[in-house]
Formats: sequence, structure tokens, C-alpha cells
Amino acid sequence: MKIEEIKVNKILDSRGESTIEVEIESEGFKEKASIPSGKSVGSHEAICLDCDKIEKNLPEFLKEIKNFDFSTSQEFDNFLIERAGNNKEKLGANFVLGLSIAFARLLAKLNKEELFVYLKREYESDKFSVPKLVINIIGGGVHSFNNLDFQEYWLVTKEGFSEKLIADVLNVINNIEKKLPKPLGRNDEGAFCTNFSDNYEPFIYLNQFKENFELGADIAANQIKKELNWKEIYTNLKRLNVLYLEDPYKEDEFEKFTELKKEGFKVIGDDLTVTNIERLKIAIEKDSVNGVIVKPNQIGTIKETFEFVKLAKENNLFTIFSHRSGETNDNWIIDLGIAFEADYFKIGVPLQGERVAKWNRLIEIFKRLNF
Ligand code: 2PG
Ligand code: MG
Repeated sequence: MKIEEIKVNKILDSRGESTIEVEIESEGFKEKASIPSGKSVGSHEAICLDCDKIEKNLPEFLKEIKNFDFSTSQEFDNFLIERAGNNKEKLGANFVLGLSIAFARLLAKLNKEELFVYLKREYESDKFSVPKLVINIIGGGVHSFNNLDFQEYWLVTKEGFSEKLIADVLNVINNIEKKLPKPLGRNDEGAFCTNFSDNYEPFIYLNQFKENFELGADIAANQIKKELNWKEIYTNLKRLNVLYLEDPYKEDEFEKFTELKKEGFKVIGDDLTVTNIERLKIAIEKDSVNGVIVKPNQIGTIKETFEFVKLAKENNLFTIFSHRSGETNDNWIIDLGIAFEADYFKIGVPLQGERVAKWNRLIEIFKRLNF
């Protein structure tokens, strides 16, 4: 498949900040992909460029790419990986991922397949898993405007996605909204944003649902600038039935993650592992995590995302395919997660359009698969 045209459009994300949409044209077909962005960004994530810079590089890139004929998404991604340079600094991980996804969508269209079906076939993944959900109910940290230091307070489903699960989650949300002290509103991801007496109080509200859900948190420790007594924090969180902990320490503190894992928490890497296979190898060697966050825009291509997931699975780590806090209405994260057998999705609450887009894609796919 030869690329005939590439366009980069400056569009808005859910925070009203500018992000990019990439459009590729080939053999009379056009496909697009838009790219989200994070606010709590790990320093080891691949480098994104702003739209003007990407547009400046575009004519030369387009001239070169027109000489090639790609028959698979992996072939195309290999080309991108080679051209993008160290940490995707030459082309920008956001542009590269937009290209990677739009091209895979073109191939899927040409084969008259859905994106997840096409990817499953190309990557020879023949199993379907029914993912559970990590739901960010109460927010703090850099996504919010309240007094909580921790970024996300979760309920984690014990069962896989189903119509009943959607109803259960919506019930919990309604129920909790009525009980929360003076709601200030919703944060970037639609989580409740309220001032609490301390960082622990939100778990008291979440504990009333502990029969049907497990409790967790994205501490996003990298973003917390003040000195906290971490030992005391994790003793208290254990007492409050918190099981899952994402980024409980700063992004390079592999050994501290390992210690916490030994204490029985399900420890998850996000800023620690940044969907980067080299970082994951360190985490595996040091036995730092039970699971990993998968955010394709931390690395830049579908192929590298697949390789990261494959290594995680080979080492019995669970995978959580995740949105970013600044999202668009695009829903490719769901297709990638279904294609690569995500164990969990973290896609926010279904109360804001950009998150609803992901929930609706899940509903659509599971209806199609007759689950
Ligand atoms: C996270 C994410 C998504 P951001 O830290 O896990 O919830 O936040 O996109 O701001 O990095
Ligand atoms: Mg995180």
C-alpha cells in the first residue's frame, strides 16, 4: 500500500488544549486518528512535538514515504521507528502514533475488517479476553482542583465487561454522588472533585462497595512535590482495603516498588514503565510490578505497544490499557486493547463525551462478539 497524502490537523482535546489529528490517504481511501495527551507525564515517555513543528517536517517526510510500499502495519511501524530517531524526537511520538493507527485503519478498511479484527489477524492473536474495568471515581492531584494529593481513587471490577456491569457502575456513581461532601465538580477525567479531610477519606466512601469491587489508587507519586511519610501511607492504605497501587513511588524508584509488592499490594507501573520494553525489562528483573499501564502514546507505535504487552504477558503481568487525561473522541484504545487481550481498561467514568466514546466502542465490540 502506497501512501499518497498525509495531513496533520490541529484539533482540541477534552481540556480545550490543542492536539493533533493525522489523516492518511491511499488507494482512494482516507483514515484518521487523533492523539490524546497526559498531564502527569513521565519523563521517560517518548517525545511529542507541537503541531506547527510536525507540519514543518511534513513535506520532506511525505516526499520520502511516497517511495515505499507497505503491506502490513508492522512493516509500516518499522519504517516509522527507524525514521523517528531516539525517543521519537525527530518526528514526535504523537505524529508517529497518529500515522501508525491511521495506517492500520486503512489496512483494516481495505480488508473490510474492524481495526481490532485486522490487528488480531496480523499479530496472530487468536484469543478474546473479557476485560475488567479500573474506574477512577474520585480524583485529586494534577487532574483536579481540590486538596487530595493522590491522583485517582478507584473501584476495580471483579468481573469482566457486560451490560450488567455498566448498570452496576452507574448505580455506584449515582449512589456516591449523593453522599460526597460538597462536590466541587468533576475533574479532567470526569472523576468527582471534592475537598476531603485528608488523603484517606475517599476510601471510606469507596469501602461501602467492597463486596462487589476492589479498591485501588493511582498515587502518581512522581507528581507529588511535598514530603510525605510513605511508610505510614501504605500502612494506612492496607488498613483501608486498598489492593491496587499505580505509581506508588517516583518513576525511577524500582526497588521501592519491589518492597511494596512484597507486602501484598498489586503494584502497577505507569510512569515507571511508560509502555517501553527496556523499562519493563528492568521492572521484571527487579520484580517491581504485578501489572502495567499500557498507553500507546507513551511509546508511539502499535508494534512497540504489542511488544510491550507480549513481554508483560510472558512474565505473568496484567495489562491495563489506559486513556490519557486529555482525550479526544477517538476510540482506538479499545480496539488495541481487544486486539492484544487487555486484562483491564482504564477509561474513566461514562459521563463525559470523550470517555463515553470509549465505553460505547466497548459496547459495540462486545455486541458484535455476542458476549
Ligand atoms: C495516568 C493518566 C491517565 P495522564 O496517570 O494514569 O489516567 O493520567 O494522562 O495525565 O498521564
Ligand atoms: Mg498513572
